[in-house]
Parts: sequence; structure tokens; C-alpha cells
Amino acid sequence: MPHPGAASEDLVDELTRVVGAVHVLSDPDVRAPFEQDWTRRFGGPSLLVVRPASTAEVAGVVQACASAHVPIVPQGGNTGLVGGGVPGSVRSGGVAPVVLNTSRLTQLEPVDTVAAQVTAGAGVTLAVLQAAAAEAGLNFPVDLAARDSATVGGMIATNAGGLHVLRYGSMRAQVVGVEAVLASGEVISRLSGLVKDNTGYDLSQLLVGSEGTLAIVTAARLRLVAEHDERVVALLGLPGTAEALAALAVLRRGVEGLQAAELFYQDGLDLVRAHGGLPSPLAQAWPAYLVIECAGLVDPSESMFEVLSALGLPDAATAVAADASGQARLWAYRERHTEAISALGVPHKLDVTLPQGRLAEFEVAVRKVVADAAPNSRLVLFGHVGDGNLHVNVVGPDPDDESVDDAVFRLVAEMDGSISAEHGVGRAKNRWLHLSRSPSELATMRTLKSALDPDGIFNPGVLFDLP
Ligand code: FAD
Ligand code: 2HG
Ligand code: ZN
Repeated sequence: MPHPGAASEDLVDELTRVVGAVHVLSDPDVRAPFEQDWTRRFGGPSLLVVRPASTAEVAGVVQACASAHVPIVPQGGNTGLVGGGVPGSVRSGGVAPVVLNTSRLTQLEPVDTVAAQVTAGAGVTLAVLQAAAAEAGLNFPVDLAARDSATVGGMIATNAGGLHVLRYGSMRAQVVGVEAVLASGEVISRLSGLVKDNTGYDLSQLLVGSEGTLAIVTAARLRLVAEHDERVVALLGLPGTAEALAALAVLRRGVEGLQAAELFYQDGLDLVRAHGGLPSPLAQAWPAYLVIECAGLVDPSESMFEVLSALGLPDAATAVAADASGQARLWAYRERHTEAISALGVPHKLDVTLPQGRLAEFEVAVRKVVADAAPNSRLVLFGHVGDGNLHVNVVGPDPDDESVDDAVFRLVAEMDGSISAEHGVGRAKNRWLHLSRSPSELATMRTLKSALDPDGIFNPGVLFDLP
């Protein structure tokens, strides 16, 4: 086995032959940004960073690494929040992985307007995909604040959620088929765009949410939806989580084209305002805030106003924006939570879902659990209330101190929730996977992993703990 820090000459030669010398990065300073995750909590050394530009090159890289018994960490935009797209620490006697970065897999076919689909390379960013869809009069319905860097491959591998799950579902619902390289170097390709295709196991969907542990996605056929240019956004101030849930129930029933319902609290708003130098959005402060967005082919404002007036909120509790710049201003109070929290320090990001009816109870309980487990920490809660998904961010505890993670995940499990709503398990949560999955499910998942990747070359230590 080579030393964790040194690739064998044979491997370097073979990778150079496959992708060209300029795309085999060995200089430690050049590799460094690929070796640490967005949160700065996770990372480790790589042997090399390799950047293939086609499916055939990905297959060549996989074959070269497999022959050399070197593991591979697939990496897209490196915006993941659970450490799945970067190496972990290397155990004594272990070998550092090659990071296979997909940023050159940027092929994007013309939009198929008849089928409302598009085929995109794994390295295409969400923003580029959204722009291509918009140019064709369509919309790619998954949206998230990391849109300028997050890639199609990374979003498939994590089954990304984001701001519009309430209306369109998560990444899984948009994937018609994928092309991927298996651990053997073989390629499977399901890009013909068949909406109906009941010919056995759906291998494309198996890869959605597999976090780079089963295969490397190189391209995908994706569903597009109608572009809804008529849009209205409102920010509501409310007494608390229970009232936000009650408002959401009324909005779901009564408003046309509801596509986002996002929750945050006064402390998060104060943090975002201080970080971004933003004015107060409402005439008075409220304990909780709900951002709602409706969109359609016909202006949804009237329907939204009717429901808002039925809610009987005081004027000081409502801000509405019908134009794009006003909407962006309102969205900033929600979207900028992640960067504002990161500016405080390295966060413990605990993205969880609860049965929606128990969210208010969870909010109270998690504040107490965090205060007990990490008394001097700062807790910021926010999230996709329409999906029962709260982002529990804790800043203060050492990045390696897992006591607050443990306490929150145990609370979530006791309340019938899931320890990962949309970010995945990665390296951050693999020790707690048993809280959300039964022994039989875990055994079945391990069977699938051994069948597709018998030598364990894809992302060891991600999803499953190292043996
Ligand atoms: P990476 O971070 O590079 O990788 C993520 C995982 O996918 C890793 O396990 C990696 O090994 C695997 N992977 C990457 N590419 C491939 C491939 N081609 N084949 C196989 N495996 C692969 N997430 C949400 O769900 N909802 C949000 O609202 C949201 N908002 C965010 C906001 C901010 C500001 C940030 C920084 C992140 C946010 N995220 C959100 C998390 C992140 O953007 C998503 O997880 C995204 O899907 C990751 O894409 P990526 O290309 O950056 O993947
Ligand atoms: C969001 O919803 C992202 O903004 C990031 O999923 C969540 O920062 C987080 O914890
Ligand atoms: Zn989120």
C-alpha cells in the first residue's frame, strides 16, 4: 500500500493518460480547497484530485483507482453540509483517496420542450440548469441557496430538497434517468427520457440519495415544469411555531400555487440583519417568521391576499412583494441564515424532519436539549416548515465534540423523526444511522453496497461508518 500522502507512479501515469496532466492535481496547495468541506468541520488529505471531462474518462479513472486499490471520493460543487464530498481522516496503515471532481462534466443538451426534459452533465451547476430551462420557457423546480455551485450530480447523490419541495418534491422527483459509472468501470445509461419504463429495478432512483457510495453519476435526464412568471412573496410575523403551522394549514387549503413555506425566528433574523446590514422587514419584531411564495401562470396575489386577510394578521405582521427585487429582499432574510451562521464559527449542522404536527413541541424540546448538552453554545433554528424540516445549527462546541449532535438526534428519534431530512448522512451522521433505520434496513443497504461496490472503493466512511 502506498503512503497516505503519496500516489504510486503507476497510478499517476495512468490517471495522466486518462485525463491529461493538467487535470491531475498533486500540489498540496492546489488540492487544499477540495479537501475541506463548506462548513470547515470535515476534511482530510487526498492522494490526488482528478478532473475527468467525460463519462469515458470517469470510467478510466475508476478503473485506474480500483486496480491500485485506492478509494475515490466523488465531488461536485463541494457545497454538501455533511462531509460526504471530501476525504475523511486517514487511519494508520490506510490510504488517502483520490478526489474525483466533476466540475468538467458540463455537457448540457438543448432543452426538449416537447417532453419538458433536459439532459445535463453531472458537473452542471443548478444556476446554469435553471437558466437553460428558463430560456426555453420552462423551470427546473429544485431551488436552493447554493445554486451557483451545487451540481446536478451532487444534488442527485444527496437527493437535495430546498425551497420548493412543498410543491414539486425533492431531487428524486425530477430524475427521469441517470448515466453512471459503476465500481467495475462499466457504464449504465438511462438517458432516453422514458417517463414510463417498468422493466425491473429502477437503477437510476437507487442512485438518488446514495451519496457517492454506489456509483459515480456522470449525467442525468431531468424533468422540467412550466415557468410561472406570476409570483408573489409574503413575510409574516407570528407569535410562534404553532401559529406558523396553523397559518400553513390555511394557506395549503386556500392559496393557488403555494410553493414555499419557510420558517425562522427572531434570533436568526437579528443575526442575518447584523451580518448583511439589512433593515428590519416589519414594523415590529415577532418571535417567528414565515416566508411564503406562490406562483402561477395567472397572478396569485388576489388569492393570497384573501387568505392573508382571513388569517386576521395585524398590518405590522405582513410584508408582501410582487416585484422581483422586493421578493429577493424578503427571501434574503431566510436564505442568508447559512452564511450568517458560518460567520459565527464552525457550525454543527443537524438537519432533521419531524412529523409536522410535532414541530412546535420539538422546537421547545430541542432548545432545552441543546442548552443542557452545550450550555454556552448559540442555537439557530430555521427551515422548510412546509416539509416538517428544521435546520438545527449549533455554534460553540468544538467541531469534534459530538455530544450536542448525539443529544439532538436522540430527541429526534424519540419523536419519530429522521436524523437527515435533505442534506444526507455523509461522515457527519453515520454513527447515528441506526436511529432512523431498522437493523433489517441497514443490513439490506449493506447488501446493496457490497453487490455494487464489493471492494468498497466509493466513499468509504460515508453513510456507513468504517468497519
Ligand atoms: P458535493 O458537496 O460535492 O457532494 C455531496 C455528496 O454527493 C457527496 O457525498 C459526494 O460524494 C456526492 N457526489 C457529488 N457528485 C457526485 C456524482 N457525480 N456522483 C456520485 N456522487 C456524487 N441542500 C438541500 O438539500 N437543500 C437546501 O436548501 C440547501 N441549501 C444550501 C445552502 C447553502 C448556502 C449551502 C452551502 C448548501 C446547501 N445545501 C442544501 C447543501 C448542498 O448544496 C446540497 O447537498 C447539494 O446537493 C450538494 O451538491 P454539490 O454538487 O455541492 O455536492
Ligand atoms: C437551507 O435550507 C439549507 O438553507 C442550509 O438546507 C441549512 O445551513 C443550514 O443548516
Ligand atoms: Zn434546507
